[in-house]
Amino acid sequence: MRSGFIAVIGKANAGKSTLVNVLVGEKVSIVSPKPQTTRTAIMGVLNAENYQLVFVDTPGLYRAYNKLSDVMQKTAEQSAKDVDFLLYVHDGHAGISEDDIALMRRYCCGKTPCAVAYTKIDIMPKENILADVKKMYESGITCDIFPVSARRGTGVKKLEKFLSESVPEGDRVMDVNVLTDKSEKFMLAEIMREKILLKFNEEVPHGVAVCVNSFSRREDGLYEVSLDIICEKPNHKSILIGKRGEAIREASSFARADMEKLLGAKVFLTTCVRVKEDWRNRPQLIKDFGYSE
Ligand SMILES: Nc1nc2c(ncn2[C@@H]2O[C@H](COP(=O)(O)OP(=O)(O)O)[C@@H](O)[C@H]2O)c(=O)[nH]1
Ligand SMILES: [Mg+2]
Repeated sequence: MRSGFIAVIGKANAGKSTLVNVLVGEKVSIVSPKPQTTRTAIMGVLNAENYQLVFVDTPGLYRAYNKLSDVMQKTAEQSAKDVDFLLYVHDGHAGISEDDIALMRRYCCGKTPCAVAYTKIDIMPKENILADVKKMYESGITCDIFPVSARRGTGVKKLEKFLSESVPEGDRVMDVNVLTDKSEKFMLAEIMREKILLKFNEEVPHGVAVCVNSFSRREDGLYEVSLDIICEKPNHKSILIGKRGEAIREASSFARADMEKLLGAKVFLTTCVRVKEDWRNRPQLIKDFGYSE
């Protein structure tokens, strides 16, 4: 039996959460085309007969520009410590810059063993993969590099096998029934935030936090979920609500469908949009919304 913690790190939008979800086989982490979708470390557990891989999905590595992104940055850095293995995710489709090489060197040439998942190969020419891998090796990246497509599942089994052989020998570190360290409440809030990230543009979704006010199951089996959608500015509130409430209604209806999948029962969802000016720079609110380190 082998078992261990694997931190999944890399730049914002590289495809870390998508890869964790496909490895774990369940959606533990929300995904969107926008950077900074993942705000905190999220655990996802893969249980097999002879091994257990505990992935820690993290916020992307980038420069902080407010207190929330500062906390996110520290969370990512902290998660990369005290793990058995580092999986550095690189978006192959975005090319490889000097900056990417420098980041990979920093994480892949340290004490913790590491591999690179070179992802999104489904949307790029094959010849670029070989050229990039060569470039990485020539730049001193000595760890194994796995070209994968998390979207199509290509190369993922091979990566999983390698990881299962790379974690230490020993019993499972997590109970076999545990899928994630996050509560259902957290997942419900994240589902709503994902739909907002998918529907709204520019600063609006980045300034949104979601809080679950109440979450209970009625006798007839239906779940009642009540959420607060917190935004930073009064004009963001108008955008989120939209004409006659159409915008928020649409996002909520997509969220409700996913919540029903998660809970396996009908959901009655109510949402309320509120403004908390500049909350991303207010440490107490950042903590209240569950994003502290
Ligand atoms: N074509 C393609 N897109 C991907 C793949 N993996 C992730 N994406 C997309 O890349 C974007 C960012 O993904 P996400 O997992 O949220 O990245 P993260 O910020 O690193 O966690 C989303 O739009 C994903 O659908 C992949 O293997 N192929
Ligand atoms: Mg993510």
